[in-house]
Amino acid sequence: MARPKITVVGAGNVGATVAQYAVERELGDVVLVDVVEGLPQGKALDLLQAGPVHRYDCRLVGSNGYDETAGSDIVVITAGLARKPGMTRDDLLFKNAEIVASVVDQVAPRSPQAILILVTNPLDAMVQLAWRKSGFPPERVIGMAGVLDSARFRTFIARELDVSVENVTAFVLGGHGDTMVPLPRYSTVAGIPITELLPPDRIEALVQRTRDGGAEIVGLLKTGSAYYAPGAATVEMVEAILKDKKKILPCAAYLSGQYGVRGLYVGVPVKLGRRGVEQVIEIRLTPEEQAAFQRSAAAVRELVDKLKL
Ligand code: TXD
Repeated sequence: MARPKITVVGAGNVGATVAQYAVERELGDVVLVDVVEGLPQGKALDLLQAGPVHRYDCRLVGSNGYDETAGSDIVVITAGLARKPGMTRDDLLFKNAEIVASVVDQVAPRSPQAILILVTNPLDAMVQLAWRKSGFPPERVIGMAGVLDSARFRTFIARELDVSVENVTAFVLGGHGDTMVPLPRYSTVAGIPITELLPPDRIEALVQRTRDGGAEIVGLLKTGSAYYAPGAATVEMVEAILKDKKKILPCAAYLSGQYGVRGLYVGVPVKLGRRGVEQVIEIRLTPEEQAAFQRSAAAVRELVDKLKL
């Protein structure tokens, strides 16, 4: 059996980190693509040369074109502009829509069986666009945001309670952005809901920090946005798919009536396996949570409407 082939479009901070974590876990061979001449080639060669030391045996190539991507199992799309301080995710909408559309036009015909994982912001709208442009079935076009948002929430919960991050699980629903909906009731420490462990005001503070998690890092870095945790979150999805793990992860997935939403990509728990999104998991929400989810979906719908999708 041939090794899995993973294409990563956009060899910037997130793309290069995805490539690095993917080969370090020996998930497959990697093709890095970028418009900047020499950048994907240079990073691919550099990562290839780390192989003997880190003991991974993967092929990596970089390219400014798409022929090398043919027959990919997974295509991760990170191409686009990153947020600058003070810039909202939505400011990026039109520029990144143009970039993502051109990328999908190139990759979809060359890898007609691939699963697309979108990373470019504004995430939920970019997934919807990629789904439309590719003509792929919705279960093979997925967005990465919830895994990152929940990793941030887990980090803050673990620090607050001074426990191992390994004991903490957390769920975040909704769009990636200011309207995301962290669910404390379903966030646990060794199985105990955090609502049993922390007073409401502390939970609210952690929720708010999670919601602002991306902006906090943009504010510190000044010249770019987060990439280690986004890279790790993306690779968790790649691994769940390639190893057919049937892992439940929060992802931007196409809803066809679940949670009362139809025809829209929004962040929900899904089962990820070799066929992509194998199931959308519906969990019971309180009326307040359902209302927050609806607000989040409405914010995504607004962007999608702006793009006339
Ligand atoms: O949770 C999430 N989904 C996110 C999203 C978490 C972190 C970052 N998020 C978004 O991913 C971010 O707002 C951006 O829209 C993307 C990529 O972020 P990154 O930090 O990697 O940005 P870089 O370092 O600027 O890299 C982008 C690369 C850069 O090398 C460009 O030359 C390239 O994209 N680029 C292209 N490559 C191929 N084809 C085209 N057309 C193209 N245009 C730009």
